Amino acid sequence: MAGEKALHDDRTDAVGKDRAVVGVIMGSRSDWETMQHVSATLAALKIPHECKVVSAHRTPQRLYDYATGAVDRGLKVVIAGAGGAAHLPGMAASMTRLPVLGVPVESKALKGMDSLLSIVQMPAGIPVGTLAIGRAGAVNAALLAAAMLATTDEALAARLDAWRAKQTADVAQEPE
Ligand code: RP5
Repeated sequence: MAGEKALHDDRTDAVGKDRAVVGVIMGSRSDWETMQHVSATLAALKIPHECKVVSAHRTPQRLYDYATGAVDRGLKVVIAGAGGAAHLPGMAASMTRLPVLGVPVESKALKGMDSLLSIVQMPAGIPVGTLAIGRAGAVNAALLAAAMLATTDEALAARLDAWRAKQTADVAQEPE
């Protein structure tokens, strides 16, 4: 299907034309409100990445193609966000040996507790590194991916150190 092929050929990212090393996937466009914080944080650290809607239950073939092709396409880390019965991160992890970080998206019915528990409670054998519900988890997933990549990328390590130093410097001493 032409549309499906385009999904995987699209190497564009938020910070230039470099080949994506982080794949950011989410179960629905409605997850973007949360997952945009993954992209913004990766972009702040100049980490080439791609953002795609990949639903485990609505587009299972797209998920299969994405996860099984992730290594060959040069991705190093996958960040998967989903809400409700959030099986996307676990299913993605089952089909790639890349580290998969899961972001529980806050759901309307259960405030993201359903997302959190369904992502974090992976049976032994297929890990998903699960972050906090919502924006905090999204930001931290990007920072954790950066830390992983920085173990073999000195320039990125310096950018991550600078990002953390700025965060420290930005903390006020007084509450008002
Ligand atoms: C999941 O179902 C998505 O990850 C999303 O969080 C949730 C609701 O999706 P929509 O009905 O808004 O498309 O697949």
